[in-house]
Amino acid sequence: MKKVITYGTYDFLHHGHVRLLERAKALGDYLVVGVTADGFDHVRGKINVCQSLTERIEGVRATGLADNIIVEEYEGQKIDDIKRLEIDIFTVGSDWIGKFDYLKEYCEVVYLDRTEGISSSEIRSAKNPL
Ligand code: C2G
Repeated sequence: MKKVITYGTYDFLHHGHVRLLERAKALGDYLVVGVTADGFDHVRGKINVCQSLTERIEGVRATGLADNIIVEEYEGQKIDDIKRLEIDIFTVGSDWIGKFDYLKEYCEVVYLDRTEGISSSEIRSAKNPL
């Protein structure tokens, strides 16, 4: 069984996220999705996330694409998860090209094309126009 893992914040889950998850799932037989904890988003400079961790997890769960949902809480966790869950493929959108090449030591790394024209930032500013 081929196990795939991907990570994200998934704030106001949109079709760009869903397309990413669909293609991630299609890379293997079992998809693990890591949703970033609020504290971890702060650490990595993402300070404008609107939805709670519970709401963001619920969004991912509702897609029906994740076989397992975990929470990403600290820098370096990806390596721990890949080893612990015996992951074959790590995948993420092409906005991250090159950034996760260091994981090639532990599994295959695949960058999937990002969906143009949609982002959580755009949705956030549409909801809060000022
Ligand atoms: N994505 C996409 N197309 C978009 C928007 C996002 O394909 N229009 C992808 C991103 O490339 C990522 C996933 O959807 O693979 C989740 O995106 P975000 O919620 O923005 O999460 P991100 O900040 O990219 O976190 O450890 C966290 C990960 O490194 C990715």
